[in-house]
Amino acid sequence: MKKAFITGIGGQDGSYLTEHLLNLNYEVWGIIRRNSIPENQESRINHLQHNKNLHCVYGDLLDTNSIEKILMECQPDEIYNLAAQSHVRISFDIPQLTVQTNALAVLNLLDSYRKICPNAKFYQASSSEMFGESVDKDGYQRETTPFKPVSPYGCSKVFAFNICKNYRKSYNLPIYNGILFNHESKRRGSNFVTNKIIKGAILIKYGKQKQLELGNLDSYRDWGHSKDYVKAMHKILQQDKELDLVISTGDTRSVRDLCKIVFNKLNLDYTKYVIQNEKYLRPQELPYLKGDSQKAREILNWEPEISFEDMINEMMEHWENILKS
Ligand code: NAP
Ligand code: F7E
Repeated sequence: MKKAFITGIGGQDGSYLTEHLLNLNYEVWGIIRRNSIPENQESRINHLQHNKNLHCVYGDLLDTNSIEKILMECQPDEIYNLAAQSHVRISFDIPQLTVQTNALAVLNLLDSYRKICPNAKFYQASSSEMFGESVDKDGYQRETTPFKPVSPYGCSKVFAFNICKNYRKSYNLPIYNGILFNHESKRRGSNFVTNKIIKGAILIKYGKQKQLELGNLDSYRDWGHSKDYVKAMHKILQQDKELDLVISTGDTRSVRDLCKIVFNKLNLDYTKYVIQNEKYLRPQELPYLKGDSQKAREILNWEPEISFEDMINEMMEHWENILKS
């Protein structure tokens, strides 16, 4: 039985990855941060707690002792570093914590891993936000596109990406980067734009909210489904040779398109309800993302299975059910 250690196990991706690995008969270990409301701390994986192959312990990426203790106890075959301060706009409000968590803590984790279980394969959750304002001439971002990050979050992820490559080469460690474009689901935090628009539109439809306040409607994103993307993470770690791969759908839509699609499904005209609030604008915006995942599709034999349409329907159904119950 293979053992996996996941940081960020209680997040959107951590929860789907845990389900996927348990289904593949892995023993899964993860760290959970203490929350003053205990129900909140494991809410996305509560339904898995009965599984005898799941072990959640208190820990924090910023607390090296807790990390080393669990690595020694678990002795994993695979490490997935998914923990992060993952909200880009909020990274402008708390840049220091963002860098400590997403960059420095990754360096510390790599050092602990190198000391304790260097034979384990290590996956780093890298991000399309690293590309920033960089786009190839054909309108795509790919593995060779230079990084020009435009947020503290993007900068922190570039450091983590580079230090992973540095440790891979310097110490001959099996370290892999997945450069994932935006991916969503009903488990996505409701302050990310997809879930915010869907939740807001449904509250408006049912008369519980009058308007929806958003920031920039004219940025473009390549949105896939988290369930598909965690499968890619696992496939990446099954490769013999360490590598860094872009995972994306190759389709891009604007935030405005998304508003139109969601409100139309509810027979509403988004222009009557969506207003701009400066509070949701970013000091610097990443205007356009469209990923070329050709390399991953060839090497991993991976491709997204859940369509954009099905993903939006699933998320809408989720909020409708919450509202009805
Ligand atoms: P998420 O839902 O925000 O989950 C992040 C997880 O990290 C949460 O469980 C959080 O714990 C945990 N965490 C934060 N700080 C921590 C710390 N100091 N110690 C331990 N755990 C900590 O993010 P996600 O969407 O699942 O994304 C997973 C990873 O992929 C992140 O690294 C993100 O930056 C990266 N990524 C995401 C996307 C995307 O579109 N989703 C795209 C590219 C890359 P709490 O629940 O206690 O806050
Ligand atoms: O914003 C615009 C906003 O916060 C998408 C993270 O998972 O993907 C995610 O980062 C777009 C941006 O995601 C609002 O300005 C407009 O252009 O949903 P988001 P993100 O910033 O792309 C990358 C790949 C990651 O790695 C990150 O971890 O939507 N937008 N109005 C808004 N965004 C938010 N959140 N809220 C608004 O009101």
